[in-house]
Amino acid sequence: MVRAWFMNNETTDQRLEHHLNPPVFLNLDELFNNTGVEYFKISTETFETDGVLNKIRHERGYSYEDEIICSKECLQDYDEKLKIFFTEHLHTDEEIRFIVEGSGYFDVRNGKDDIWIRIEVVAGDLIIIPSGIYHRFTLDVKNYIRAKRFFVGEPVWTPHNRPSDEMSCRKEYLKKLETGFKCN
Ligand code: KMT
Ligand code: NI
Repeated sequence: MVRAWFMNNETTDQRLEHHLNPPVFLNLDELFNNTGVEYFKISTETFETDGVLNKIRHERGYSYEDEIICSKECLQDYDEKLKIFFTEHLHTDEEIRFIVEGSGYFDVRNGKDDIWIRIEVVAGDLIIIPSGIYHRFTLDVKNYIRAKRFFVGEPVWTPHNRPSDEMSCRKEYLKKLETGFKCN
């Protein structure tokens, strides 16, 4: 299962796990209720034929798909891109990633108290980060991830760095945080 935990605020190597002492983990329901982040387990061996990914794609209307590899060798402007990914931001649309190989961390802000939650993603994890939530991404110490990216319609990857509290997607996110996230 995907692991998620509350982070401490140490400013040492971003690629480390940064647990609280003692560690405090969240299960998938707690993660969803606190943040609206959704998670699906997908087989990396059979996803092309078993229909699980296709069902999600169809139900949620993902019409665009590509693949991103983050490694020193494969990602152009590696240092700059990784810096952008790790700068706290939000998007006007969901950020959907299916990890095919490798691993990394998505950090999302806990709704109520604004504390960072670190979500470890590994091969077989499909994560959906809601629009309007402040978040960031980092590689871990293995420095490698390959992920499929999905989008409804023409992709917009633009990060809006914090603070972007005046954006309507932010206001809508905060409303959902208050009234509760609905399961899809
Ligand atoms: C992003 O937008 O943060 C990324 O695409 C990170 C690499 S995909 C796991
Ligand atoms: Ni993002």
